[in-house]
Amino acid sequence: MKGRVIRSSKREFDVRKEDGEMISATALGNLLKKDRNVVVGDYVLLDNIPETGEWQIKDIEKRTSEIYRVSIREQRKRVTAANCDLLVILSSVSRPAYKQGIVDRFLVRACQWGIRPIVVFNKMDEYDGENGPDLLFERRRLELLGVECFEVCAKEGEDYSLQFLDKGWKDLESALEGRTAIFLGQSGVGKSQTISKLSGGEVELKTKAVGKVGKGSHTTTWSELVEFPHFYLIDSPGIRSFSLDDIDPKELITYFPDLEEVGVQCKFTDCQHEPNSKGCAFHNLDLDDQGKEALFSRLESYKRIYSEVSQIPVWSKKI
Ligand SMILES: Nc1nc2c(ncn2[C@@H]2O[C@H](COP(=O)(O)OP(=O)(O)OP(=O)(O)O)[C@@H](O)[C@H]2O)c(=O)[nH]1
Ligand SMILES: [Mg+2]
Ligand SMILES: [Zn+2]
Repeated sequence: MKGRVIRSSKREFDVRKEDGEMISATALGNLLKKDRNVVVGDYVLLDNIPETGEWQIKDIEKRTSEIYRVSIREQRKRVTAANCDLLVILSSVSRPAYKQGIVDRFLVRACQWGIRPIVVFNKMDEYDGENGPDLLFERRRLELLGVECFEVCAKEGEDYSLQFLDKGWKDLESALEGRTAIFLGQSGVGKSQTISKLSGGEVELKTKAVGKVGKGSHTTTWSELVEFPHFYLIDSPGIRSFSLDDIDPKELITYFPDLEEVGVQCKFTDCQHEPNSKGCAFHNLDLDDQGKEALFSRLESYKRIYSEVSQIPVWSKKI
């Protein structure tokens, strides 16, 4: 009998069996090891123990993707979810403030994990055209990377119409159709609220109290797979996930394929891509002002992350 892991704790797992029944199961000892453990989203093989009637997970099916970080201290991959095929980067256009840099960090993860990303601008009901982010520019910047953007308001009862983009709530619902999507984003951007609204209020996730947004503590503390009739969603705790300090600086550029493509055309392999760098391809591209601004914002994100990840000795990052 097969099933999918919906919730996990150290030794106990809630599993939805193929026949629709939800059961509680334990796992064989060799599936609880540090380097191979059962996580939410896993498809598993189950055994029913005749004497006790208990269910046991006896094997994990090959995963199509993994959400992981590398634990440098323990020299291993720490997987927290499996088999996701969409990464929803949720951001707020009011409080907490929208940050390009954070979106770029999640795009690095999407590339590393091999999962298609989309970006959702939430809290559009509080959008302030003068002080808020330039959404048209941001959409162009992201679409140049092949990333679709959506504009929504997850606040309950709010019937919100599109202001800037041509994709809203209904389009987001269609994008989720048939997928297992993981929601990532800063604490307080509305991940739990969005999932709850998508369920028409049926799924109640703990959301942050109004007024405490952007304080850095997080409300959602553990990942679980939320089942919908046509898709699965994983809520995740915010904040903890942005640090990229487990990434090898030498590999970082491969997670910026847009920059890598241009960088190979620079005259010198150690080009710093500064305005005065000789033969730099970035400064000789034929782009309009917005296109240039978009590309250089990516370069800025890359440089910032590079200087962060290169503080940690490379040798300690290999697993
Ligand atoms: N005005 C407005 N408020 C929203 C919207 N979406 C969410 N909120 C509020 O923003 C706060 C944070 O929402 P949460 O869903 O808890 O945020 P989260 O991303 O799950 O946060 P963590 O679990 O800490 O990572 C709550 O008070 C929500 O009611 C929105 O579209 N508009
Ligand atoms: Mg939450
Ligand atoms: Zn260059």
